[in-house]
Amino acid sequence: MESFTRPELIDFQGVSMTDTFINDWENIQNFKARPDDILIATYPKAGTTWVSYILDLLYFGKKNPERETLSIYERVPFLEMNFSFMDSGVQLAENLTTSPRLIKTHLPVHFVPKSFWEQKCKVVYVARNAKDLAVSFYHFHRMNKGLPEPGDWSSFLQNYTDGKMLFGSWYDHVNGWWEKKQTCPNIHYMFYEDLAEDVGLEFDKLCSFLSVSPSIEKKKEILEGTRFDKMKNNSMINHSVVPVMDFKISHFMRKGKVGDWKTHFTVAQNEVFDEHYKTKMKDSTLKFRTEI
Ligand code: PPS
Repeated sequence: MESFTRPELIDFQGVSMTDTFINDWENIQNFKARPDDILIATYPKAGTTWVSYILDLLYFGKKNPERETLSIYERVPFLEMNFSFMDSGVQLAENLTTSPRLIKTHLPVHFVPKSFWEQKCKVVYVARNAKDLAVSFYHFHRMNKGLPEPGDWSSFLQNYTDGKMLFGSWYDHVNGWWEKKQTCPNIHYMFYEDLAEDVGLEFDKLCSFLSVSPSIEKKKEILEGTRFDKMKNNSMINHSVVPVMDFKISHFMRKGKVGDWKTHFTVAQNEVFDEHYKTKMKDSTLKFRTEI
C-alpha cells in the first residue's frame, strides 16, 4: 500500500465525503434492506466496532467456526465503503447469508437508503463526545492512508470544528440522528461514555430494544470477549488485516478511554472549542459527557 495516494475531500450534496464512499452511490441508495437487518450507524470513531462485535457475539456466538475466520469487515459490512482492492460494502452485505444481517454505516441520517426505513429495520446509533472523537479521528487519519491528509493536530481540530471532515460535521451527524430518533421508535441511541461507564447496563438496554434475552452466562461471555484488551488482541476484530492502515503509526484499538482529549487539547484550544460548541448545540437537547 506504499503507493496509495490519500484522497481529497469532495463536497457531496453539502456533506464532505471522499470518492471511496460515494463512487457506488446508486447501489448504496438502491440497497434492499430486509425487515430483520440491523443497521449500526455512527459518526466515525464513536464506538462502531465495539457495538458491532457485541451484536456479532450476541447473534452468532463466540465459538462459531464459520465466523471466526472472518474479519469484522466481512461480518458487519460497511455499506458505503468501496475500495478498488476489495468487495464493496453493498456486495459484502448482499452476500451475507445470516439472519439478521448486521450492517454498518457512517452516513448522515438523510443519506441512509430508504429501504431501511420502509422495512422498519432496527437501527442502533452510537454517539461519542466531540472532543474524544476528534482525538480518535485525528490518530485514525494519521494511520489510515484511505483518509485525507490530517495535517497537524491544530489544523485538524480547526477543520473538524468547521465540519470539513469525512461524513460531514459531527454536529450535524449527532443532531440529525437525534432528531430522527424523536419520531422513529426503531432507533436506539447510545453513548460511548455510557458503554465505558457501565457496559452491562447498556448491554441490557440494547437487548431489550432488540427483544432478545441472552442467558447470564452468554452476557458474561460477550462482555468478556468485547473488552478493550481482548478486542485489541483479536486480529479478526482489531483491523490489522486492513491494508490501508499503518499500525506502526497508531493502532485502530488505540486507547479506548473517555477523557483522552485532555492530553491533546491545549487550554486555548479547549476554550475556543467550548465557545463554538455552545453556539452549535444551543438548540439541541442532546447532552454529552466529556468525562466519567
Ligand atoms: S470506525 O473506524 O469509525 O469504525 O471506529 P469506531 O469503531 O467507531 O471507533 C474506534 C474507537 O473506539 C474504541 N473502542 C473501544 N473503546 C473501549 N472499549 C472497547 N471495547 C472498544 N472497542 C473500540 C477504539 O479504541 C477507538 O477509540 P480511541 O479513542 O481511538 O482508542
